[in-house]
Amino acid sequence: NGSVTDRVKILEKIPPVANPQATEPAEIASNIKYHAHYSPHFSPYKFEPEQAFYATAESVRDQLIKQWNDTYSHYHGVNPKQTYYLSMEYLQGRALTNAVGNLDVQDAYANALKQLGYALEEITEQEKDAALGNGGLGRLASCFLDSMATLSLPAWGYGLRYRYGLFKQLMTKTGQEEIAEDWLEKFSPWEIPRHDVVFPIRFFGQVEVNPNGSRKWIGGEVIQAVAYDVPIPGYKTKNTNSLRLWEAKARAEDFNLFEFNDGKYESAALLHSRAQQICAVLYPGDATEDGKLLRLKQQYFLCSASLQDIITRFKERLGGKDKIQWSEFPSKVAVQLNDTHPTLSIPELMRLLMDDEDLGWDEAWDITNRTIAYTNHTVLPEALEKWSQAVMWKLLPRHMEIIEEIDKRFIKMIQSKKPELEGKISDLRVLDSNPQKPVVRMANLCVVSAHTVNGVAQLHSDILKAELFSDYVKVWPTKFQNKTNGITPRRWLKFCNPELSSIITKWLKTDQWVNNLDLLVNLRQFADSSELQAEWESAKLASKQRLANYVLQVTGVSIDPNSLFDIQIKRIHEYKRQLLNILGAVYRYKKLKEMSPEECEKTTPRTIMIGGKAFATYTNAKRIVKLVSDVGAVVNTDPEVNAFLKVVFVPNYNVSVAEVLIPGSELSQHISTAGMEASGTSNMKFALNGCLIIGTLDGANVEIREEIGQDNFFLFGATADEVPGLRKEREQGLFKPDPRFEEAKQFIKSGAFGSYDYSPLLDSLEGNSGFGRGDYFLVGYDFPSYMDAQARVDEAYKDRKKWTKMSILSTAGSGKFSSDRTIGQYAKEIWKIDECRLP
Ligand code: B1H
Repeated sequence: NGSVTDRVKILEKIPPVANPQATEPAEIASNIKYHAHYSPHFSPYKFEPEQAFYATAESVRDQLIKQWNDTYSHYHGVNPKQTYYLSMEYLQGRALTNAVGNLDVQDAYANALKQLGYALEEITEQEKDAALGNGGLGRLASCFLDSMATLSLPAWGYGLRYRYGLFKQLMTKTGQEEIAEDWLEKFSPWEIPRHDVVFPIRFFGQVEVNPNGSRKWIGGEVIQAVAYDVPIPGYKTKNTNSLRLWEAKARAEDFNLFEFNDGKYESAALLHSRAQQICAVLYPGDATEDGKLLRLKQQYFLCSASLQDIITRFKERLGGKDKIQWSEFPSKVAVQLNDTHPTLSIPELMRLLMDDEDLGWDEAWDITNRTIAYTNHTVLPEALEKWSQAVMWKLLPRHMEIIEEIDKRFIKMIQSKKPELEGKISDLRVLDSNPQKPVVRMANLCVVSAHTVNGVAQLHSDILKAELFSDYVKVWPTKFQNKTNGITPRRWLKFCNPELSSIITKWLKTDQWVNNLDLLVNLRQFADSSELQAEWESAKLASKQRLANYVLQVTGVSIDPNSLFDIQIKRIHEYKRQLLNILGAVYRYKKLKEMSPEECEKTTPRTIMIGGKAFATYTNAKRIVKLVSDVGAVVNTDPEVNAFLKVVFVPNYNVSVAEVLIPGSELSQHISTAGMEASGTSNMKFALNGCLIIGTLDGANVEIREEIGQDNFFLFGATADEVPGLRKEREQGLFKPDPRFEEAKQFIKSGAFGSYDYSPLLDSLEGNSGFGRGDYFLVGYDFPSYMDAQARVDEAYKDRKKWTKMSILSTAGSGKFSSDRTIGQYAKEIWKIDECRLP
């Protein structure tokens, strides 16, 4: 940590030499210095950590660009079938550690930076997270990109280049506050603008009917989509794929110079400011009509730009064949819709094929159907997208015509082929023509149009088939599949937990597990070895210490690395039941208060950490955040008990924070009401890092428990098929709450944690809450079995040998949850694509 002049002196000794292929540390140091000097973004004479980060990233980028260009030419020459993953969200997090890790130049870079006076870790810390997503769905997309590259698959991602990604969460006296997070404040070294890849995107306007009956969408306003490419390196392969993010830009001709000179500055640049709005923020609030329209514009912008790009590439790769064989399109292109957010790809592809390429309906429909597949990520009714028909007619009149035709043809098909479903048609059709509020049901449009529909964990896929989509199964029995989610073992073990990784490599005598995660089962045979256990515990302790330092730094709360680290991190949502967790903590606190000091000594000391963001307008979720931080404020400063219990709200949870928390975890909570969490993916990350799970039989928990063994999983709670009956009983007033549950609620009501009005939260747990669905999430029903499971956790933790063995078995049983396995299945069973590996 020398002074600025020291840095400059060190830097002066190293010659700036451009060498994009540098492999030796000295050459790399020179290349870094070259970037600091000749692609400068800062004043000269500065080489502070921030400047060092940007120069280092640009040096790494040199190598990425080489591989990425080679990959592109290779795909272009071979012209294999290629997948395009369309997603409104990507939660990429930081890229530097991942890039040097995947390129396998970590040591060389660490060494080069040392010559420049820095530690690699210090430099990687400088990077801002790219948080172009909300939660699991966005992070899944990012893990998938990593696996697609690692498996050398010709597969790209498409998304939007939001100026402000997910908000930054500040904790204040009143709870969560949101502020815009400017990940592009300086610039991102990882994106490459493609000023030559630009497509026009139309909004509004009208449909023109030509004398020959063909139709064309004209008029309205036209905005440009400009491509920004992010290279995605694979692990142990040279294949480097693309994440192409679209940015909206108005044309120069749309700037009204005349008006501007007339002093009408705002109206002169109207289209420019409208264009700016499109990619301004991730998921703007849609409580207002304008907000809804903007969200729909974003979705269409992604779909239209991506499909125009895909079609352009399809034509290019035909290599000048004068007659385009459109029937070959589905054997060259697979499009995967990440939930319904990019559903407009369906009518857009139809429109492009019919109106621009002159195909007839039947041919266009066959191509669209064989190209598009849809992943469902939720059964929660409020998350199933429905767009007002009126708004759609206004913004996308040609698409609405096409959607009406799809709807009409679907009804006809049912009437002729499945007359027994006649009575179900109003539920199954795409348009909901309820005169009160006519809408387009996006999930229905996807199921009707796509060749394959998949859920994201076995239980979720079963529920889709048995409930949400059960009648469609009768129409298309083979359309529905399961693809249990996965996570990339690179970011989520090798890079975030180097201590544990080297122990695994040492005991397995190979590092092949990094891209063949099934090899982890071979750890099982050593689970009883006291030598492995000792190494395992010391790795865990090191990660716990790092986590404790982090918590101290961001909250000022000091936590004891010898206590049980118990973590719940995910978006704050009532169905995820952070409230169950905190009620449990409140009960624990109250019992500790009633104990003698000797009795307290016999308990298992715990540090409960909760982190996550609440959607800005979701008030009950915000109240939960407030309750957690208020409980923490009391418990952590109570000298009678704070050696045995701490409660910490970890602020601004994001990918980088997860990379510190997960390795240091010993118990993690995945406690959603059964049937409500489609999969969950952090459960997989925790299990992989040797953290035990307390959880319900929900989402992927079911499969995790099967894989790691039921003895290594703290199970509690109602099952998915019991839930509807329990809700009914509850409505009928048949539910008798456990006294412990009543005691915990009462304690909060008594004002033990301050005078904030928690009544809307606590009332939601009663028979007749404001929503008229008292304790819909069954917190009260599951509370006693949850507390019993927590008691089993406390007991198990006292036997450290046994606990460590369970921890080893967790990691050993996590092989199935690699996103390499998931993506391998998508490639084979949905996309029908093969690897296209660079020589
Ligand atoms: C998931 C969403 C989601 N499911 C609407 N649905 C959104 C819905 O901005 N919106 O409007 C954004 C996201 N996200 C999650 O997907 C599931 O809840 C998790 O259980 C699952 O693990 C994850 C990935 O499949």
